[in-house]
Amino acid sequence: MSALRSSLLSGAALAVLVFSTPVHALVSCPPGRYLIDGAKPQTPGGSTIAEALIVEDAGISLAPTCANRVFSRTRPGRRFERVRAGFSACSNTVGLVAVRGRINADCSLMRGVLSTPAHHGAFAFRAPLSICGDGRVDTGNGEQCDGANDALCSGLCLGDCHCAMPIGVVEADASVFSSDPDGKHGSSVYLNVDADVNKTTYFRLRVENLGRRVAQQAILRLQVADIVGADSDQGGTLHQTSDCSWDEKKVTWNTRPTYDPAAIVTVGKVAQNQVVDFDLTSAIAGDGTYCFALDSSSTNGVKYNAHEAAAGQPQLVITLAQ
Ligand SMILES: [Ca+2]
Ligand SMILES: [Ca+2]
Repeated sequence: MSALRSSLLSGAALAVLVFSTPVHALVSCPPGRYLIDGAKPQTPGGSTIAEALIVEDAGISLAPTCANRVFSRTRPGRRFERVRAGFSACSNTVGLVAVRGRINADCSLMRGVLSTPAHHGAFAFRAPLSICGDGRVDTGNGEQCDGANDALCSGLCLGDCHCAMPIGVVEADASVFSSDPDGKHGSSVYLNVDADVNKTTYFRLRVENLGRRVAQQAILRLQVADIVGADSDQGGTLHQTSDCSWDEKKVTWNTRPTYDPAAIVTVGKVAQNQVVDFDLTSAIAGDGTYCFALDSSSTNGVKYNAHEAAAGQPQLVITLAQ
């Protein structure tokens, strides 16, 4: 009996031992891009075969040249997730490209070998997971910059690896009247443009945060004042002036800057309270301050809201290409 009891107790102890052993979850990583560190696998001709290994739900692909999988599989394991894939007819290689690798337990790093039998090549690689904050700009991951790696928008990289959006500012607007040659009208809530009694309006605009990006469109948006007589058969013609030294509160007809007679854009009939866009994209070369004059050949003058108005102030709207 004692031997039997002893045997039963040993079995129970074993059972407890078996069931108390921790169960390790298998390593199975979510989709992600793994960027190859250092020298990239290349053909004998010097073409880069792969810069990144992309783990997707459907398998593995190689960027930039290999998307046509022959086979691809991942196998979860206790310490690693194993990766195998083969590709044919990549755009710059001959024959099969094969990948064997494994991703570590926290899914942060893939190591492996990429081989191209037709080129007699085998390349050991190390490829960390691409993340925002790793200091590498991975445009394939939608990044525009990463910390100090910010060539596209120097000093403007946000924490989400996107460049800050450009800003358009209307710094100053002021009308000058030929009928009041020493009058200062820069504090008025209206901007006047007319050819009868000659009235011209000046704008000083500032563009920030473009960096090396190019504005797809830059619009000076004005709103016709909501008062009787503000409408006109002509919204005006915009011209550029290189003179930005004028003071909004002091500029007069007698001290007005000269401007380029060439028209940037002319707008036709405008109605009371209408929002009117002047496209000045061609004049915006990057960050900086730009000045413009708005005049008209119509004797039926137009009045716009100035930035001193309670609503409908001038805006500079900058749009980037998507
Ligand atoms: Ca990054
Ligand atoms: Ca003003």
